[in-house]
Amino acid sequence: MAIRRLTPTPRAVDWGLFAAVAKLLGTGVATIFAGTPDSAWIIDVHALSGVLLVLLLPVKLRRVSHRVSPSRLTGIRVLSVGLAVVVLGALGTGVWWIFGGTLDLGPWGLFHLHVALGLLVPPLLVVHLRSRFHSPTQATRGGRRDVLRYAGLVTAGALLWRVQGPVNDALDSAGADRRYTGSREDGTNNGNRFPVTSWVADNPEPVDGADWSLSVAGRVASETSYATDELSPDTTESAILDCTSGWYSGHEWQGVRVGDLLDAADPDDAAAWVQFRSVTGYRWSLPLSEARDAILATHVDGERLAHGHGYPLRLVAPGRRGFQWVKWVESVRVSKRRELGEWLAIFVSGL
Ligand SMILES: Nc1nc2c(c(=O)[nH]1)N[C@H]1C(S)=C(S)[C@@H](COP(=O)(O)O)O[C@H]1N2
Ligand SMILES: [Mo]
Repeated sequence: MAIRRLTPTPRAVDWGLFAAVAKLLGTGVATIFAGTPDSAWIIDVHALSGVLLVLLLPVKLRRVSHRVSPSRLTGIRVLSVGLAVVVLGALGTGVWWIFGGTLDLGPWGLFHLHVALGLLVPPLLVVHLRSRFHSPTQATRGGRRDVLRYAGLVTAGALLWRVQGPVNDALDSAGADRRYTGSREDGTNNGNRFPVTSWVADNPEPVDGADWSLSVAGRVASETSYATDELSPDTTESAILDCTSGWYSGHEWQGVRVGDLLDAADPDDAAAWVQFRSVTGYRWSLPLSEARDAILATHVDGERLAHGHGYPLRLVAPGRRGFQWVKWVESVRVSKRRELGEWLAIFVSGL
């Protein structure tokens, strides 16, 4: 009975679910760029919206379950059931991840499955809504009470989220040492022994150091080129590589400071961006001032970079997510504007 009184009206449940999914999508996508602790709130909102879904979904499913009997299945209802399954899957994989779950799907794992299921929800939801949508103007009774009930729900959700940490610690599960990004630790301070990851399909032949050189070009007074043995590491920086597929690894990176390379090349007054380009065509740009503080690493924890980690040279961009740490760099290019094509290049290079 108490539960009944605390339950928002069907309309409020539906709108609540919609709001939760919208927030989950927005914050889920935003985590791709969350590389510094001040963006931790994005992941918190993501988790909190997930908890809200955990609370609202059973109410919704109980309400509509009687419509699903084999004799009454229309195409639309089959789609709605599919949506329910995908939402439960996205939610289940997310919760499982938080509590340290793993899954071996060849090159992919639990986190990938979570992202894939999560991205399936919005298109299915759009179709579902188009067939089921009722205007919110009819029958909006109980508005004030709904607001109160919602306040209760959000409080309950926040409490659930708060106890998750202690529960994880008590279970001593792998989910206990998540970073604020949601990533779990792997191979920290252990040289080349951390995961090798390609964003999509980059998988080049090992680079022959004798054949390779680094060029520094674009909007500079003197374009320069460096052979492998001309790039001896003279700086060390400790930084965390945090991949959007759900792991992070902290290391001491040795290499050359990009600022030193730029000083030698002397950028002109219009220079604003620095692009790092891989032998595979994969490339990414950083604003000039940030690029100065980045490192092109030849070593990790004192070991020569292995091929999988970008030998002979990889970008170390502290505070940026892993996909921006370009591997197998052969070109540093200074420009006035950022190249928009790099957004495409990170998806299609290597295909
Ligand atoms: N050229 C190139 N650089 C790349 C990638 C890639 O696919 N191609 N993947 C990026 C991604 S998504 C991550 S998380 C890191 C992973 O670095 P690692 O393989 O050394 O762990 O490299 C980044 N640099
Ligand atoms: Mo990544």
